[in-house]
Amino acid sequence: MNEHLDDILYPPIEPYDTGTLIAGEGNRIAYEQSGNPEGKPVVFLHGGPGAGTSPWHRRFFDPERYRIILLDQRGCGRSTPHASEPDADLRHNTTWHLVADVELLRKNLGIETWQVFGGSWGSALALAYAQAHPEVVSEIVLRGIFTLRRHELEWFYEGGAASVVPDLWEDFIAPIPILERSQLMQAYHRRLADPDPAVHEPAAIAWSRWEAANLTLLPDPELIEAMTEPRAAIAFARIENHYFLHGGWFEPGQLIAGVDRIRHIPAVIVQGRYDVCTPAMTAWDLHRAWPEASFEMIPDAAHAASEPGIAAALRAATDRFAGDGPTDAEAAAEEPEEPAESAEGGDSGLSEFAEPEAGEPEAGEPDAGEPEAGEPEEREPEAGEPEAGEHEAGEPEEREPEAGEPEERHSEESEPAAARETAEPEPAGDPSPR
Ligand code: STX
Repeated sequence: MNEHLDDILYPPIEPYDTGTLIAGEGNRIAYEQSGNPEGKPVVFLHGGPGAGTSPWHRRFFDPERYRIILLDQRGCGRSTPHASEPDADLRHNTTWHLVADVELLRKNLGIETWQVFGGSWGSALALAYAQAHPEVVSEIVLRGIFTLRRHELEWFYEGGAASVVPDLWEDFIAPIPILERSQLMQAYHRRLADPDPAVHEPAAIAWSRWEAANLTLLPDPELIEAMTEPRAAIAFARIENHYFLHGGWFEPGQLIAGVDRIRHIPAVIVQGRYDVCTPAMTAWDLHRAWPEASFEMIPDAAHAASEPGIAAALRAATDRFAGDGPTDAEAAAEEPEEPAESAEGGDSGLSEFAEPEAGEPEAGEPDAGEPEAGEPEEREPEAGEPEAGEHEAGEPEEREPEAGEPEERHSEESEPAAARETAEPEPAGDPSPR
């Protein structure tokens, strides 16, 4: 797959360590380390949410200079319980649980500071994590910027993108009866949550195909095939749909408003101009709010990290942060234009759905007493629930995050350095159905 990447990225490598992080609520988070154990640590945050990591994700980093850490976020990849299981329970799978998991992994690996690298959903998680824990983030590399604002979600899941790709859109809405099409995320939710594979599987495949078909400027049949494999597609669609119905448990505009917490951290933003999945508007809003970060608009790319222009820009960014090329100050001096004044707080004003900017984010408030073991204590997911009406797509009633919130606190001592496969399985979290 992706032979063209051989000329752009580092050669394939194997991990020198794989492990399982025992996170809260029965979640076992698969992770791996590759590259140089003495190198500069970097954590790769994958997309979706729910897409999991792949071996080629290691190849964005010089294996001689980086200690490369990949993890599969809750419910996907090799992490368990897997969201494709018929009775999957996603209540303990929220942004703030993932932020806590990432932080727990850092501590268990004995890493003081690390680079955070994330594309698409991974860019949202990277921003959320860095804003919650700015002191442990050395650099940030972001691609295909996605912040889960309502207009971003409505663009891709409620009809905006149909103007650009009407043929693909027809396939996306085909499984949903006409009367339910005014709220597609909700309509999909009902099907994806159904324990009957005859109901959830075709919905998951249609959902995942829609996304896969929109990731690249030119069609990538292998990518579509991989993303519509049933087990992967079910986890991906369920997890994405769950996160999007909840607006990622962010206050409106939270991730862009929160840039002040991280603007001192060296960062690179890479965006494909023809990204239909996460249109360039969001990357531009982030760039306006964070002019200190390098910004690169790739003229001949859409969304995927595997696209040549995007892959090359990402590799250049990690090389630079590993010591190649100009320092940040030099690079900044080279950059000719400051973004024009406007759109304060990061809204391009391009969208009729433009939301009011959030004030100080409450959910995910980084200073709010960091839960030691990385548990989302001060970050009860429900605290970040959009106010009624903010998220018109509404919430799946039967999946209240507060029912069964991280009670089974897991403290660090019960997670010895990356409790490996040998550790006793955790008791399952709240077993009640979704
Ligand atoms: N989802 C955007 C996202 O994070 C709305 C994403 N989409 N596809 C991907 O990620 C992969 C390329 C990682 C599958």
